[in-house]
Amino acid sequence: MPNHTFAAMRQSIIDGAPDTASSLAQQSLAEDIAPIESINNGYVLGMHNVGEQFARGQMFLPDMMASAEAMRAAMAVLDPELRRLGAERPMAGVVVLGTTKGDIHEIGKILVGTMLTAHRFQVHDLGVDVASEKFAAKAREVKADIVGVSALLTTTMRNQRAVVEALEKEGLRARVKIIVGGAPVTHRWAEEIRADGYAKDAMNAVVLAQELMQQKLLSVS
Ligand code: B1M
Repeated sequence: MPNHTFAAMRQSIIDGAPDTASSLAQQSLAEDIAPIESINNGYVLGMHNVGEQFARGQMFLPDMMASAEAMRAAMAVLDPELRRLGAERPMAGVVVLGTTKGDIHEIGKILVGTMLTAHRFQVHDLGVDVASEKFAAKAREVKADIVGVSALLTTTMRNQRAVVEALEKEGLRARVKIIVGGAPVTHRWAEEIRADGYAKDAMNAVVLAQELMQQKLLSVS
């Protein structure tokens, strides 16, 4: 796809223009462009720009919400195609996913879920503002291999620790791996809270989940 189309995708997010974001996504599918290319080279770059402008005080909350709406419009078009690519093959593992309590950022988490699904994981997405006990209860219910916890705020990162503790308390920690991510999260933080790994973006979350599944299989064989 020509670079100017990726640039238009990026701009549609900055402008908070859902219709443009959606029609560019449809156009990209018609042209056989891999959805992940459009996400990484177009839309996500727009979101980064929005975040930078917000941090500099050049954009305000309503603008950021409009950008999030545009991102959702693009994802609504691309997500089914990503899922279709994943659904055609056998399952790689069961993942429970959510954004921590107190945090309503969902776009990165949705992207992680979509990419995991596209790579044959069965994903149970609990949504946003999820209490730690709910992660643990769902992990037990669906016999999860992995619990993935997203946090976008420095104030809600600490709730990732609460999820680790909830799984420990429920006696699930030995058989459930925990991965954490989100803009303020680091490897060091993951180690500090005794998670099994940190991924900086959706593709790395897939690689990490695949590695952890290998470890799980080796530990039972
Ligand atoms: Co908010 N917000 N926001 N926001 N927002 C940030 C996070 C912020 C960095 C903006 C800024 O100041 N530059 C800042 C946080 C500062 C901090 O804590 N250090 C911030 C703030 C302050 C706030 C409010 C407090 C604003 C206010 O009310 N005054 C408020 C908090 C609300 C709450 O949660 N309680 C708020 C609200 C919102 C909106 C509702 C308007 C909207 C979210 C809408 C929605 O999700 N439906 C929003 C948005 C859009 C953003 C920014 C601009 C973009 C986030 C995003 O979607 N990025 C963001 C700035 C930024 O991050 N640059 C910002 C695109 C997405 C693809 O990336 O989410 O990072 P990201 O996900 C990546 C990776 O992080 C990783 O993979 C993803 C894909 O590659 N990843 C994982 C994420 N989860 C993972 C899990 C994994 C592995 C990897 O494993 C489980």
